[in-house]
Amino acid sequence: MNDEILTCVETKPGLSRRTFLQFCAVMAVTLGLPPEAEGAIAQALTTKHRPVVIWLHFAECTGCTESMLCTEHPALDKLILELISLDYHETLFAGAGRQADAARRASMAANKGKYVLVVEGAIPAKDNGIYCKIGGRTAVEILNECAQDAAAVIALGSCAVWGGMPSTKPNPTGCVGVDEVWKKPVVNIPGCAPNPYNFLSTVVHYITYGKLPELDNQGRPKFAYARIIHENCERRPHFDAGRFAQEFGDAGHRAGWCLYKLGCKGPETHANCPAILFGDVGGGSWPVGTGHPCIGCTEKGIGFEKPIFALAELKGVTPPASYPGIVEQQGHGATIASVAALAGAAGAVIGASAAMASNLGKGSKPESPSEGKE
Ligand code: FSX
Ligand code: SF4
Ligand code: F3S
Repeated sequence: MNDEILTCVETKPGLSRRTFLQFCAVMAVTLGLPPEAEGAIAQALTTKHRPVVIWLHFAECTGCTESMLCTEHPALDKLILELISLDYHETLFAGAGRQADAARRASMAANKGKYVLVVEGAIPAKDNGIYCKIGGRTAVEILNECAQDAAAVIALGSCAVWGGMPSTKPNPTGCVGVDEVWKKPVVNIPGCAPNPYNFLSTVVHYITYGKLPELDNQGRPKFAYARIIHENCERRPHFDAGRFAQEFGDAGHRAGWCLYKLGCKGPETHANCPAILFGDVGGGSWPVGTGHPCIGCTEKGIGFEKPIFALAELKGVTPPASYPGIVEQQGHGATIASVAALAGAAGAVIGASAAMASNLGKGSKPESPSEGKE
């Protein structure tokens, strides 16, 4: 990083140099960019204009905002003041009613075509949207009005992306995702709650490179949603070795074994939860890390739809034939399939998993293991 950038960082009010550089590093890592990107991010954040953000709330629990409030690198007050210009946010605004509405309109007019619209919550679209009104106008009307002149529309959280929890059957208000109402490109950042770093990284990418990160065919940033949970899960070595918790609280569960048989949807859910974690409190701070099966909260058709107890579909991480038989007697020596897997083309990956498994096993043996017992 050159002297000019460091000088900018030094003179940037509100954030310590250490905190700021730490944040840039976290952003670069989350985006999957090489280390040099940290400098480009620092330069952009210290020299470019802060993007104006208009943030709407519809049918939801406000957990997405809560999740943002828990960010530590930097804390949200610094984020608001230093990285973005948050011109409208109903939960955090001091103003209310007509005063807040006037501020939103004024900001949208002054930043026509340049502001970023963030939408949190599903859109109740049934019966012309009459089930969700703010200031006498439906969510559908407000969304269309605000999206019209936005430079980018970001649907934050599974509610905004595909309807999420409010859209569960029988869905009496007809909740849908933003892109079913606003039929133009939308950046989708699912999760209930979504990981705040996936949102921040998307904004930082936009500031640094002047464009949004690469998206998949569902509008999700690839840096965050290209992989399934199961690929990066710390319990994966136990899956590969056929060691499963059979019920909550049993010896295998307490020993940190795989939660597949408790209904973990990690094998069919796209997200980077095990890689970037939640809450800035260190290792293990994600659902599976705390012992709860992934419910597939990021994935349409899985989260809030598939029962917790239902087994996940195993999507091709390694050829299905290479998995140990998970409904057979296990844990008494390697199965033919697992030996084949160890010797197979995926040897490097599986080998690494096996090495991790042997480490995980140390000091965490269950009192009375019942490996694979039905
Ligand atoms: Fe939904 Fe966000 Fe879940 Fe809650 O607002 S994604 S219910 S965490 O809050 O929209
Ligand atoms: Fe982890 Fe769940 Fe996969 Fe088991 S099934 S390895 S707990 S993601
Ligand atoms: Fe959601 Fe599963 Fe991650 S429940 S938070 S996608 S581990």
